[in-house]
Amino acid sequence: EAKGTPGYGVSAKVPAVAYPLAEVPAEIASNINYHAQFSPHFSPFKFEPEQAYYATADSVRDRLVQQWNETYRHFHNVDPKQTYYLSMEYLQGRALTNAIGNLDIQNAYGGALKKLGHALEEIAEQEKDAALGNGGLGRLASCFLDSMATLNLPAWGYGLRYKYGLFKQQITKEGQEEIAEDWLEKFSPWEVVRHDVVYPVRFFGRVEVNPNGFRKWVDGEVVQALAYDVPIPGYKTKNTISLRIWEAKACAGDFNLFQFNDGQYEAAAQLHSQAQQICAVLYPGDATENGKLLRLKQQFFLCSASLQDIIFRFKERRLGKGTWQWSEFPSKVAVQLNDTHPTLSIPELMRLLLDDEGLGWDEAWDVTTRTIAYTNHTVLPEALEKWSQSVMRKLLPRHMEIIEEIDKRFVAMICKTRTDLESKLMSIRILDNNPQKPVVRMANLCVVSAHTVNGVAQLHSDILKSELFVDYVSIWPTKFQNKTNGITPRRWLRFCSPELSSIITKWLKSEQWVTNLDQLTGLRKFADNADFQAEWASAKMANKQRLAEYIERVTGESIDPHSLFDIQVKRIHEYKRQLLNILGAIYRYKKLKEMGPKERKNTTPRTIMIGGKAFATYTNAKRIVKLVNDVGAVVNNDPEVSKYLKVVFIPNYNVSVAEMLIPGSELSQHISTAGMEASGTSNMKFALNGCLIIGTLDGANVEIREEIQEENFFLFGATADEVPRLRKERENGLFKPDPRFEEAKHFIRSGAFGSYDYNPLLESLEGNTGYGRGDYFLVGYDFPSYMDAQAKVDEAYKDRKRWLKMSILSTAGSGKFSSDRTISQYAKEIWNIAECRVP
Ligand code: B1H
Repeated sequence: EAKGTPGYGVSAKVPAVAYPLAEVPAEIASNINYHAQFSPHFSPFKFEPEQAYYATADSVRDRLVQQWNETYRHFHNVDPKQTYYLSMEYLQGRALTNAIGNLDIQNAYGGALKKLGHALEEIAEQEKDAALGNGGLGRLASCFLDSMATLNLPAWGYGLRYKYGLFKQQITKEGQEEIAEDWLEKFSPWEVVRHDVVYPVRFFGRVEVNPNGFRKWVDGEVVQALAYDVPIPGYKTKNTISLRIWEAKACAGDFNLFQFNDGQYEAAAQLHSQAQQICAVLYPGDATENGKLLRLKQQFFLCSASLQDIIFRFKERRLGKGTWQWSEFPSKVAVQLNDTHPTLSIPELMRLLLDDEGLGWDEAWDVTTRTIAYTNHTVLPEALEKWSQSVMRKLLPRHMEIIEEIDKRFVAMICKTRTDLESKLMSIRILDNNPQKPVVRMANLCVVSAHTVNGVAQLHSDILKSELFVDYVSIWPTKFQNKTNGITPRRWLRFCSPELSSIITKWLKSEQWVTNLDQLTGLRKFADNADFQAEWASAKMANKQRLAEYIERVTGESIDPHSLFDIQVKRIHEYKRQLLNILGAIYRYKKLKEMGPKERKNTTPRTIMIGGKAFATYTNAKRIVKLVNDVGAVVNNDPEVSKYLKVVFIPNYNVSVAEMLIPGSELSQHISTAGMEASGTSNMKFALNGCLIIGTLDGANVEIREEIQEENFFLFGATADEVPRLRKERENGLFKPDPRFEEAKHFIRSGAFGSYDYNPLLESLEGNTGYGRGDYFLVGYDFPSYMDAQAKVDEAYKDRKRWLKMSILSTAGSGKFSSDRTISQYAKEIWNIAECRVP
């Protein structure tokens, strides 16, 4: 069995030495050279952009490490209450520009690289994105880390160190193809392995009951969790916090030398390869039983390693202060569950307290429930996790017992105190004991166990309270909160659009907006100012040109920077309705074809860009990707129309691509069926960059529209409270589709975009019943109001002054959507933690 030797090892014997850091470009250049020579990663005597990137990153890392160690030491000495953010996903993107920007050393490093014959921007492009996440949920976690560090909060992230993060998307004649992407292939300078931080994590086995009634989980397999730390610097502060990502390893003793020497190589290494599977890929397919088991293993691996580490640190910081009281654990530790993926933290903390620390049930339950809080990110039924009871019992027998006990006590409490809810018990208890398919409902376990449950935008939080969790609200009326999402203004404006940033700073006469985003309201008074508008327009144009060059490079398509840049980038999902967008584009194309040249000249030229990845097994999403590409191939090669309309699919959408696209966008589409997008965060990034939004009253759109004023937002579509009635009406055959909608679908069926069979996709918009059929997402219902809103966009774009004013007001009204605001609210209203600034 693996023995953990955990510890960060804060020892009085380690003196705090501050190594002098290079300050001026010449010294920095020599430091970069030093790294090129002594930590080369490549053959010597080469200093191409790739080698220069690694040497620069190593040099920047030295500075980070110094601040990082100081931060840890300071937290250790002050011993504040600390938050631990547990997430299966982080979408960090690139780190170099962000680190240099946050450390405020752009000029010094830019100058140093120039001396070495390189440009900082070009060097930064060498970095591969760290893509340990899928989409919004993972990117939110990364924005949160940036804000926690910037706000000097004692807070850390925990995640997994997947070898293959998000796949690389290639577009072929068949549509999307997924390619494995090994982000660690050539080493990551942004992580540090901690060989002294190792914990054993058990799977399978059985529960042993000893004579005095104590229960203990024994046997099975034990895998080691080894810590890798990623430094997260705050903006213009010394505080540098950690994202700790776990890697799974077998023990050396698990390698069977006897078998190996007997020629049975695979059998000899079996335990090693099993351990490796745990962190091999982010979201392995879960259609098979094996796939499900692997996902559950991953989740438990994150929870168990992180909680052992958290408990270790709690004890470590009390060493020397005598013994500790478990009752004070919740005043030192806050654990935030990023959706239900880390729910097993609840039974794992219970198990550690009951079986390892010897607490009684009531005491352990009190500690656990005062420690853990849960964020819900979706109401989509298929995304609400349910784990088979038999899989859970096999993999985690002791945890299944604990979950059963929590469920039993919850049921008893309801029967005793809330007889009015007894008829609801079947749906609100944790276990669903349906004999066909008994499951554990993870969201229910979270709501019952967490002290606070929050949604991620006001509308979403309201829906949680009035629908998904309505019965729990009557039991625990104060448990439910809203925390509207936010984004970091550093990555999403200051660093990705230096042009616009410097204009903002110039006109506000201060750069404080970078950490106090509400100050952007100061731009409102310049919205009509001709000089300001001219500067604004030229910054946007520079960003559009940069984007056009990028598009040409990756797709071969040349686009006109004077056309309206209209962008929809996000994961491909039917509820996000990329289909509505492309059907609108198809209708626009058909009308342009029917016009004479004169009439065409009066239209607003548009470049519609759509990008995003489809989950590998999500057939309809992949058909949508194919359709966008097919439409582009026809429209862009149509000599009559392509001056007025282009449709471009942007391949392999990721964080660094977003940093290029968003600053160059003028209109962005956030057009989900109302009530289905919990929040959305790219809507905030686009608005912050002066991009106008066409959207539904869904997720955070509602609040963005409030902040930037309704006349600056192109609204359309059914509202969330109308949706159920509209679906009913369809089922009853009462829906009459708009002729424009029928025309667009008919045009696809006529073969205008090739011979691929789009019938199955189009049929999902037709008929009248069932999920995913009968137009569950109401594309047909919203189509006419969408087209009307698009006509208003075309009109508004023709009036340059008006458009620029709207653009400026979008940025000016985006202050609320800083993740600094979101994280301050979590800190005050959920975690109860305070600033702990490194002096
Ligand atoms: C969000 C997810 C999600 N909500 C399951 N839920 C996953 C659920 O592969 N899985 O198992 C992956 C992701 N992601 C997103 O969270 C919401 O859709 C957005 O509206 C929201 O902005 C974002 C952050 O809160």
